[in-house]
Amino acid sequence: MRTGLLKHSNYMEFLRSVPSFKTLTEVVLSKVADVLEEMHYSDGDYIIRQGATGDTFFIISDGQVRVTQQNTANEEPAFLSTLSRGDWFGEQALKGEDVRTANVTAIGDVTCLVVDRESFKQLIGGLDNMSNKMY
Ligand code: 6J7
Ligand code: CA
Repeated sequence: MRTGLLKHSNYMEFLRSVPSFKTLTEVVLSKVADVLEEMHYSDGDYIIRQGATGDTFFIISDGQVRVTQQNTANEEPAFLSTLSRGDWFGEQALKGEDVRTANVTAIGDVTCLVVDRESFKQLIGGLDNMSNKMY
């Protein structure tokens, strides 16, 4: 689906405000705005499930998410962090192994801008803080 002009300019304004995207050019940000899909989640929804395969990268445009990780079977997933507007996640499964390494769930209503693997690779994945991100 072609992104409408108004939506495109709103996405651009938001993408420019994402600290990690500071070094991306307007041309690249415009391409990201073209390909992203806006996704909506409700409280408790799993956005990512640890152990599932994944092909998508997420930028939070509204709301908060909780990141948890199950280290050993039988145990409750351990809390890792909370992320909010302007934060991103899901890059781990897009480099090498495509298995999700943690759970990400919605805290209240959440809107994410979602980028597919190929676009991520071409437009975003080269950023130092993406390719080198270690937890
Ligand atoms: Br945010 C975040 N913090 C962590 C962390 O401490 N460990 C791991 N493994 N992942 C973390 N994450 C994000 C990261 O972007 O959670 C995502 C789960 O899917 C992960 O990428 P993913 O493995 O594709
Ligand atoms: Ca895959």
